[in-house]
Amino acid sequence: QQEATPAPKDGQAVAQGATGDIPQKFSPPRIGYDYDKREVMVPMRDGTRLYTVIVVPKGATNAPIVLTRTPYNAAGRASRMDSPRMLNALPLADEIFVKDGYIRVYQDIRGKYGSEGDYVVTRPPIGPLNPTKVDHTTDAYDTIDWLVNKANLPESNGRVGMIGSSYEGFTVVMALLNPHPALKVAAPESPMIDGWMGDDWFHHGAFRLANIGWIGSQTGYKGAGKAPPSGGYDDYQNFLAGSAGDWARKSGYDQLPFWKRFVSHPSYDAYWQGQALDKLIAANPSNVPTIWEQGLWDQEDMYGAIMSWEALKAAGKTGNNFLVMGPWRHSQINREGRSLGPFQWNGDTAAQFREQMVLPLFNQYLKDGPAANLPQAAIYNTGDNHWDRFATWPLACEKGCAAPLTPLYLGGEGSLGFEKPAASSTSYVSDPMKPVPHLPRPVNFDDGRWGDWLVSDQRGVDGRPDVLTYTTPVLTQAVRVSGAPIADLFARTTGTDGDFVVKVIDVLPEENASQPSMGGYQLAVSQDIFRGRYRDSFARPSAIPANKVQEYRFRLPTVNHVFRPGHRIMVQVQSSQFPLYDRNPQTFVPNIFLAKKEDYRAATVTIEQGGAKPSRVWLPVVPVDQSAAMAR
Ligand code: PG9
Repeated sequence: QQEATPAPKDGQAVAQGATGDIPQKFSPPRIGYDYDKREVMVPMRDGTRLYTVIVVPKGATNAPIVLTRTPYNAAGRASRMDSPRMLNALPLADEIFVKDGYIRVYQDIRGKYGSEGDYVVTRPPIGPLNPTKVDHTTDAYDTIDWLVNKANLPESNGRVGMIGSSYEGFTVVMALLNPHPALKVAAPESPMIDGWMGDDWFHHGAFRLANIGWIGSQTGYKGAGKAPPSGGYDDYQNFLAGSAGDWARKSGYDQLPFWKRFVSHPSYDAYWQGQALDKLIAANPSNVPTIWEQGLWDQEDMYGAIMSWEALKAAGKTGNNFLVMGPWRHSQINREGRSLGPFQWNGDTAAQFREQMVLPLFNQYLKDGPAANLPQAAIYNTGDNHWDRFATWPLACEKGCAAPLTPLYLGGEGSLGFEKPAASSTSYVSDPMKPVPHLPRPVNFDDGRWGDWLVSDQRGVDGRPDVLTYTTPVLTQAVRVSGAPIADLFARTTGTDGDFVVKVIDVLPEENASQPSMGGYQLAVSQDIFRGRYRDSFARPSAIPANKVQEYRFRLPTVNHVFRPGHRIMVQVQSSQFPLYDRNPQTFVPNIFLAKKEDYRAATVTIEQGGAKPSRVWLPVVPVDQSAAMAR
């Protein structure tokens, strides 16, 4: 228990505390400023001190606190511009809090930027994966304990909310594993929850090369780092030379501890399972009202929020866990949300989220404001372009929902329909030396297309001999899907390993008078990859028996979409998505990070259609009119 740190006077350099001198820099009140900015080294229970920026509105009394714990430079996060106005000094997403008189706090996590201590990427909870006595749960607890101590921050009302996106969302969820009593509300936004299953590092076992630069810049430096050069401009070419491990050796990444962890844990072993936060939070559910947010086209953390919310729902904790999924890319809720790629939404959906959902919930619990009355799930209807507010979610699923999933069958000649077709099959040659690009080449991970690549036009690859395209006739009636589709392929390959990418696509009408270039646009509303070696077990990979039909069944990202009359539904199937994901050598090797050049071999893949082994996508089809399911 920390002794109360005496309240230092403005400008006082040092204050006595239980852990000796705690250097605190109190910038004297600046003339004409409407806020005070204080930089404090807050002591943790192990004596490590974390750099913390506290922005206090001038004259504040009894003000609530909003806290973000970040690996991305607290000082930078708290200074959008050098302005005497708090509204301008803090990021856009904080405007709602500034206007409502909140105290805003940003803190560098242990080992990054201004904070002391050692840095461990997404430090696991104390336990088998973390033998120390500290983690983000204890650091959040100790930070909140210090902040609500009137001796340290006399202007506060003793109540704290936490908010943050991505890694900053991860630190919110970690705080919820054992929340400080003063933590009254939380907003994890596209949090990093399970790095192997569907967040930043792998998707169903396929490794995401797109994030490799982050490993260099984030773990190679305490402060602002830079990703070492990865070769020429075209990352498609850079990574074609060999395995991800070959590239790491060539670039020196193989010396980085976090990289070594990937190489030693390529499968979903205890290392990854032990820090799967959706399972940990469901096993230790808190009573802190929490709004779980992610984008429907979140290119970085598509998994965490929805899976955590579903896990808490399964644990009976829906009363104070709210889900919001908007038409956003990663972290777009902190920016402007009127559009994504060429698609325009019904207003600034990100501002609507902040003003109509986050702020009311925070005011309710941090200021005894009116009930926010949030629905259990607010999910943007990306086909009809408006918010849907559901009393329950999802509307269709494998079991336990109002409706079951409906099979959409792949058929001969590229047909697609809800009736099971006659037996047939279609083959393609998947050549790891000519992988399917995830974006038209040249692909540079920093070419500005990363943010909205998930809404890019899939005609870029449609027509390639190694991309199978299945399409329904033009729809005469709307088809609504509200839930998580499941890809269910029956396939054989001449190889002994292989990846499968499945995309569910809305094909816009060929003619579009007002936006001619959108005619025939192929918008993927849900897509993901699956590494075939894990078809029987994510923890224990196994070789695929060559030329024997195997089933590959995997969940696709959640949708709330209406395929409108005049549109078509399309499914694309392919065996690479590069350089976003590393290539599968298509011959079984113990560890793909260490695959050798000669392991990379072309394979003929055959998709079974209709008959006894009908490949299909199970869609959450529900009646278009869902007014009964809407929250009142
Ligand atoms: N989750 C995001 C990320 C982490 C690691 C690599 C790349 C992206 C983020 O925290 O921004």
